[in-house]
Order: sequence, then C-alpha cells, then structure tokens
Amino acid sequence: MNYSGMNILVVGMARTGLAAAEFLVKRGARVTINDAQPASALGDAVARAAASGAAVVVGEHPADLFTRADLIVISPGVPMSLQPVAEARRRGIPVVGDMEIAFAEMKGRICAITGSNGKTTTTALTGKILSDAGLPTVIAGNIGTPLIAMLDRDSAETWFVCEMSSFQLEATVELRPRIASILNVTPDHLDRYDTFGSYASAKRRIYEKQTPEDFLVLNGDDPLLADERPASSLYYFSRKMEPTQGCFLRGDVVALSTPRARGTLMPVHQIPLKGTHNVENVMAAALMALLAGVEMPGIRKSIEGFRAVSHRLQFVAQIRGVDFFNDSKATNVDATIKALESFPGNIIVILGGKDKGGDYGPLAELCRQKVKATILIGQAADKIASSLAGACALERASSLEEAVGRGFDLATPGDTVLLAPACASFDMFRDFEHRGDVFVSAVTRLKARVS
Ligand code: UMA
Repeated sequence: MNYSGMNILVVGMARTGLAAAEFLVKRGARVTINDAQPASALGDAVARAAASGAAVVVGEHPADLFTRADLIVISPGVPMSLQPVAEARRRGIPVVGDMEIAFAEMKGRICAITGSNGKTTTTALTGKILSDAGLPTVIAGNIGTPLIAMLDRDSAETWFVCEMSSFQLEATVELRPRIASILNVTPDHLDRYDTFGSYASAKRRIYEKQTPEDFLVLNGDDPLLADERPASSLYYFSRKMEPTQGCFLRGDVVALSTPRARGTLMPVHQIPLKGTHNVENVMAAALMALLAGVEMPGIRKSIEGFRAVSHRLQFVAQIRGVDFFNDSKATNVDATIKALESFPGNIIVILGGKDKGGDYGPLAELCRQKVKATILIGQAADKIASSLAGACALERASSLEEAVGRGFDLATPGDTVLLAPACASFDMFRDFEHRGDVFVSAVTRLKARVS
C-alpha cells in the first residue's frame, strides 16, 4: 500500500496510536494523531507523537479532523460508535485498526487467536511452541504489543502469533490469518456492543476472509461455535467428544487426530497450568502449532516448560498456609467462573470493579458451593451484592489493599484468597495489569509484615 501524501488520522494516543503514527509517517503519510484526553493526562505520549513527525491534536475529537481524512486508523479502546467516527464512515472514509495496516504490508503469516477468555495464555503458549521449534516467531496484539510495532521482524518465514480482541477484529477488512482460532464466546464488553450477537459477530471476523488453504481451530464444546461454516480447513478441540479432525481428551490424556499426527500428546497431569480451561487452551495451542509445522515431541516439551502468564491464575504467595492467587485478567463473569472452578473450595474471592453490563447471577451457585466469603470492591459492588445475596458471606472494602488484608483475616490455613474480579479495572486502576500489580504488592507487604 502506498501511503505517500495520504492524509491519515490516527485516533487514540497510547500504544497502538503511537506505533501506527510512527509507522505511517515513515511511509510518507501526512499523519495527525488525536486523543480525547488533554496533554496533561497523556504524559510522555505527546512528546513521542510529536517526535514521530505527526501533527498532534488533543483534548477533544474535532469533527472536521475526521471528515477531512483519507483514512482513519482507530485504536482498539476507541469505539466505532464514537460520533465523529460513525459520521466519517457514513461518508465512506475507511476506518481500520493497526492490524489491517500491518497485514497489508506483511510478508509473513498470522496465527490469530481470539475468544472471550484464554486468549493471552494460548497466544503466549503457541508463540513459545513455535519459537522453541526454531520458527521465526513474533508474539503481538492484544497481549500488549501492537502488531504494527513489530513489522521490523517481518520475513516470509515469520509467524506473527497475534492475540486479537473483538475491538481489534471489528476494525479489520481484508485481514486473513493463515491459522485462526476462536477459543470460546461468552458475554463480555456488553458496555460496548448493543447485543451479545454483535460481539460474537466481531469475533467471527477472524476467519471470514480465510480460504481453503487456511486453517480454523474452534472449541467443539462451545454451543455458539457448533455451526460455523468456514471456507478454511476446520479443526476442533474438545474435552467432551472426539472430533474427526482435532485435539481431545481420551481418559486422562490429551490426544490428537489430524492428517499429520495421531495419538497421545501428553497426560493431563503433565500440563503445568491450573484449571480445566487451561486444558482447552493447551489443546488449541497444540493444534495451531501442529498446523504451523511443529512435531508432537516439540509441542509436548514446550507445554511442559510453560508457566502461567502474569495476572492469569498466577500463584503469588503462601502466607501462614493461605494461598494467594492473582487472576486480575478475569475481567468478565465467565473468566471468574473458570477461576473458581480451578479450586476445590474454601475460597475467599475478591470481586468488583467497573461494571461491563453483564449478569453476575451465574456466579451465585459456585459461590454457594466453593466460596467462604466474597469481598467486594469498586463501582460494581452493589450490583454484585444483589446478585450474590444469600449465596455466601459478603464484605466490602474501599481499596484492593484493604481487601487483601480482610481476606487474610477471614482465611484459615488451607484456604485460597483469589483476585478474580469479573469486572474491568478502570474505575480504580489504569488497567488489569496495574490492578494485578497492586494485588501482588499488597500480598508481598502482608507477607513481610506477618512472617
Ligand atoms: N481514547 C480517545 N477517545 C475515546 C476512547 C479512548 O481518544 O473515545 C484514547 C484514550 O484517551 C487513550 C487511548 O485512546 O489515550 C487508549 O487507546 P487504547 O485503549 O486502544 O490503548 P492501547 O494502549 O493502544 O491498547 C490497545 C488495547 N486496549 C484496549 O483494547 C482497551 C490493549 O488491550 C492492547 O494490548 C494494545 O492495544 C496493543 O494491541 C488491553 C485490553 O484491555 C490489554 N484489551 C481488552 C481486553 O483484553 O479485555 C480488549
């Protein structure tokens, strides 16, 4: 694509916007980067944007900036429904995300992973298997690094293992992953989508441009994914059935049935990650790695050497017999259900944060069975309290640090204090990583104090 002389507006001045602006300026475009926040709230971003050679407009989204652009590059955190974006689209101005620009430029191949939960772990694991096997591998996307920032490592042999959120997928047009996977689709981000159906449709974009030479890996146990009809070659992973082509559980072993490999991959107990949802993540990663050309022994060895990604059911410390786990990435109800299911019982769970329009009711039965007490934080506390009334003891804390201390007071040896909030973090923290870091520091300080 020739961007030379094009008038391009980049919306959002954080990781994605800055990387996109730098990339497009280097290719000769006339770039304006725009953010709703004032310069005082944007820190170093303004200086970095200015240094890239882009014109910088902050503090508002002026309508004419959008309608004068030849192309708009939107950051994932900026909704397509934002009025000036919607108006530009109505006038036929293309609006795309950084992944679309990166894809158009790329010589290598994309292995794209989406889903409501498990994407980061599966992306990190798939990337590790490919890279351990000696394939040139880049891990990027929603996991933290914009794809467009990684093109300096592009070659015809490169695999870009890319975590893709629904926000990123809805801003794609021609993006065509060589391998794509949808891990699961459960309610999330209902503050940004009108309906669950429109959220699910965004996820499906991951395979809509695929052709028969591409591969799609789906969760065979997810009823929402039962009737997909891709043009690409379809593989399933499942804990409940044996697909004719895919990865599945046979007794307590993970097994494969594909044209390239058939038989036992590994016993489940050798998977070094907690929770049945992680067995699914491992199955998806194993299939994708196989499709990328890695052999079974290499896949097994890489899985055995894999450790939990930070903020995903991450063991933090044991204090006087009480285990502390950080699952700050449990930003929706389904992720919290999976976290609770990973422990036998005696859990003190910290829930709450910024509500995303979901229903907390599905947590009640698990709380009744496994949870000794729930400590509520953040804006969603009242809504969660009314959904969980009668299911378990409910307490409130005004900060995460206070919740950690209260959790420890309520616990006896053998219990687990689990941060798995079922909410976004933005009411009290910068993002879920910041929330997890605050939790880890509070636990570390508590440990130093009591030991
Ligand atoms: N902004 C506006 N106008 C708006 C909304 C936001 O100007 O109407 C500005 C904000 O003021 C801010 C900037 O946009 O300065 C933020 O943009 P961004 O949220 O897209 O931030 P990035 O740093 O570019 O991060 C994005 C992803 N963020 C989101 O999807 C919210 C990161 O995913 C991703 O790692 C990164 O691109 C690189 O690909 C984070 C995330 O929370 C981890 N993802 C959600 C999730 O996992 O649930 C989808």
